Amino acid sequence: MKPTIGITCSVDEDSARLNDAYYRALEGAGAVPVLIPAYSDSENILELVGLLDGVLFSGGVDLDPHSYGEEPIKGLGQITPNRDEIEIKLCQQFFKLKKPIFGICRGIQLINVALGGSLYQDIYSQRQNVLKHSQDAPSYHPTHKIHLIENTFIHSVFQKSEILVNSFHHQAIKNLAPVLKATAHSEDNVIEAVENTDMDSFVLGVQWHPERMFQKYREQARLFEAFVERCASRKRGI
Ligand SMILES: [Mn+2]
Repeated sequence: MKPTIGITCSVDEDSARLNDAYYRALEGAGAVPVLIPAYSDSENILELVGLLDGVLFSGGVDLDPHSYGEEPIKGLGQITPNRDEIEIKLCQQFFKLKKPIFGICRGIQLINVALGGSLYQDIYSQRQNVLKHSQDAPSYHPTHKIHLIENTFIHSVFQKSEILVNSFHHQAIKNLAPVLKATAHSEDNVIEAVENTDMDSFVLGVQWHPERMFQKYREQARLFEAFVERCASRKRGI
């Protein structure tokens, strides 16, 4: 039995959207992906959680800074409060039940906020000497280095201390949620990966887009494989 993994979607005025690279990556890693829209009634999340073996929070626009107790600054981009509400609830429920959680780009930020952390609304106006994190290069192309901390999950996946990643973000983690630790940083010390500090749950967030890279750079597929394996184990009750 393959694990069933929900993937959250981007929303606009009249549609829900997901780049197909997300579900292709999970399918390729042995899961059955299903898409999760921004329901009108956030209570529907409680019904959904029991049906899923894992959740992937996809990329997208900025989070409403009110979700971490801040007023909007000028550098804040587009926000989708309905999506935020659904995803925060979903993340908190998954964490409570110790079901596997994976976040990509906006997803790492969402996880951090849902579990009690905060964000830089705009790294270019709130931090000094930042590298270019909004690349003008093909989406699969890695443009900046990150350093992976030893004895972490992400290090065990890549088996090295430095990799190159793509980058499509102007926000980043500011204060870490108490249950998370940073496990990778870029040269300008932006947090590029997080995982949980306790041993009995699985939370992984990456600030880059492995779903855009895995077909050309096979090592990136290992992130999806490792996540799907954890979801499969959870499903089997291990
Ligand atoms: Mn980056």
